[in-house]
Amino acid sequence: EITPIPQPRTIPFIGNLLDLQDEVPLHAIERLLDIYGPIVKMSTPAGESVVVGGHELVDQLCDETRFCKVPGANLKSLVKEGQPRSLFTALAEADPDWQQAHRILMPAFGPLAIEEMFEEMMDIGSQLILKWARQGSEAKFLVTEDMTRLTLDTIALCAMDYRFNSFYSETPHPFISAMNNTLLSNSNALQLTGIIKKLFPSTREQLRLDDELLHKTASDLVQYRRDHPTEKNDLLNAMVYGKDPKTGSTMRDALIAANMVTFLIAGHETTSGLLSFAIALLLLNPRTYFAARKEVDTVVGTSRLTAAHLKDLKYIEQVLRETLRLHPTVPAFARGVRPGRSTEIITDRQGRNFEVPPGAAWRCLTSKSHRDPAVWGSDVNEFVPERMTDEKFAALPKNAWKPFGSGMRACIGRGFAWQEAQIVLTLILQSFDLKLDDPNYQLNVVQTLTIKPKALFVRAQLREGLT
Ligand code: MNH
Repeated sequence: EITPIPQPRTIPFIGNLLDLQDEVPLHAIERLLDIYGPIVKMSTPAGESVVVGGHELVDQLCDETRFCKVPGANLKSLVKEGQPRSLFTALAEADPDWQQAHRILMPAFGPLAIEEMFEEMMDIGSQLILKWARQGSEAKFLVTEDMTRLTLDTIALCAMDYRFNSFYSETPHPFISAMNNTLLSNSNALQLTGIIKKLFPSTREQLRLDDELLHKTASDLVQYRRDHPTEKNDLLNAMVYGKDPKTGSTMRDALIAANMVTFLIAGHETTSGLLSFAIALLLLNPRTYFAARKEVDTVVGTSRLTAAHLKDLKYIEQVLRETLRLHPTVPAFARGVRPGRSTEIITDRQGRNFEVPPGAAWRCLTSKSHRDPAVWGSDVNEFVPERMTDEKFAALPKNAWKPFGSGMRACIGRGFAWQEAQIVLTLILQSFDLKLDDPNYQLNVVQTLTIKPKALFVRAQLREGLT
């Protein structure tokens, strides 16, 4: 027996559009899941969509034999007309461009290659530490802004030996403004304010220009590398010279450029959010802050952080895992029936069966499934890094922790982001006594393509013995 998917009452022409209005669009969807259960259907002028928030349903949709990633409409603004699709925006695993890029880039994102990026990550990390140290303990820093400087500069340096030098500029690099505009317009696609704004030709023209700038910057960088070869083992060299182990072919320039844009976007917003949330959660939970700092003092002390330290920084790792549980910075991923298969059925805890028709793209909302009390217990909303020891982490139910997506199309940059976050969090704890600027700070989020903490200001006092 099949149960129809619960749906709030619709209004002619606009469907459930009013149910989806919120300064944080994600919150509107979470609210619907609170009311309607582990699955809810919505219709808007853009079409119907289904969102899943219960772990048991997410778990079934992660079954790679029956389902796969189906890029949702939200990826559309990242695709440029007439340009190849990147790893992230590729429609299917069967796409030869995806396969070629995947096979060439997997080793370039592998553990050995990432460890080789350690010094460059330290280079940019030290720029953040220097900035905070030099401005003194009276200065207050908007954490998300400095973390975005950091992650953007890191991915650009590690991926293509390019220095944005964001710490030496008050205003964002034009590339970053263009990127933010593109991302914002896309996340507002179902918000009335966003829809109305998009009706203005000036908005559309600006978006076109931004898009041009993103792709021109990327293709210029590819051309520059062709004209100025280096020995450096970065992602750009991997793409320019790497041969697909299966076919022996190399990537064409347009595909390299498309992937470069993707790395710059996917590679920085997400990690910036992770670091910002980690800092917010540590400061809001002083017990965890002191536990993390104590570990850093024990493992690293006042010596220079090395790659070898990272594996001993267990609590730091737990902090990062727990941060992405509570605030997965990419709060959803879309799944659908694998090509060639017919309608699939998934079943919720109450035994209700739901039909997944071929062609559907159902969104798994990790911001909800990561807080499923059936998996995490009654303290789901608390920040408890202790629940993320290696042992407990390995014993979690399958697909309970999914901040990096699922299956073949899961995040290729996970190891990159992880090492970067470990380094930066450790450097900060090692160097500063950190304080919230507002002792009564409440954690709220802002949403673009990803989520970040809102108005998180801190002050940083150099720790005694450090100058
Ligand atoms: Mn990343 C895919 C989250 C860091 C590059 N990433 C994904 C997906 C999630 C995700 C979720 C799956 C999306 C989907 O199913 O539609 N990524 C993250 C998070 C962080 C992150 C939470 C940091 C924290 N990602 C990075 C970094 C890079 C990167 C860093 C690059 C340097 N991510 C990608 C690429 C894909 C991806 C490329 C697409 C992989 C594929 O489909 O083959």
